[in-house]
Amino acid sequence: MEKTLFIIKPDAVCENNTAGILALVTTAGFSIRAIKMTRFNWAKASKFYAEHKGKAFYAPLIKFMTSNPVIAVVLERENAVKKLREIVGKTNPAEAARGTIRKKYARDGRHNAVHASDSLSSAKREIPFFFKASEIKDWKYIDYPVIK
Ligand code: 3AN
Repeated sequence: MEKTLFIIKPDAVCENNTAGILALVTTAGFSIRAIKMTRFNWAKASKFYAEHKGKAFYAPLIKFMTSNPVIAVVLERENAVKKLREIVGKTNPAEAARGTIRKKYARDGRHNAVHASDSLSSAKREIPFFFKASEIKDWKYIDYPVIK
């Protein structure tokens, strides 16, 4: 089993597409191991996207990602990184395959609905931006005693 980081970006959160996106992901066999609505500040977004520093789209990307809340999700399944990238689709929705999340929900190459880690090493770097190890659980349903 592999874990990867998924982010529902501000455009999709504000357009109320969260449930539709999560339905596509869970239907594709992913389990949600952790989830939270939060907001990037400028410093955290700059660090998260540091590999793109110097590119023309970097500053507008940081502005967009800090503009409104995001929903960060740790997803798990076999071959999670590769499989999630497949169902997310290409960066530009005009080039994304039919049936992909970005084809359905992205507006354009910047406002493209979701982020998915591009490698296992990226996933390991990115997950701690949002979650402590203790927040990532593999819950199995049992009748836990009531907490009073
Ligand atoms: P992906 O998210 O498909 O892996 P990256 O890592 O190349 O794409 O780019 C990170 C983010 O930067 C994208 N999700 C998108 O929001 C933005 N971005 C990438 N390329 C462009 C572009 N040509 N114009 C505007 N924004 C872009």
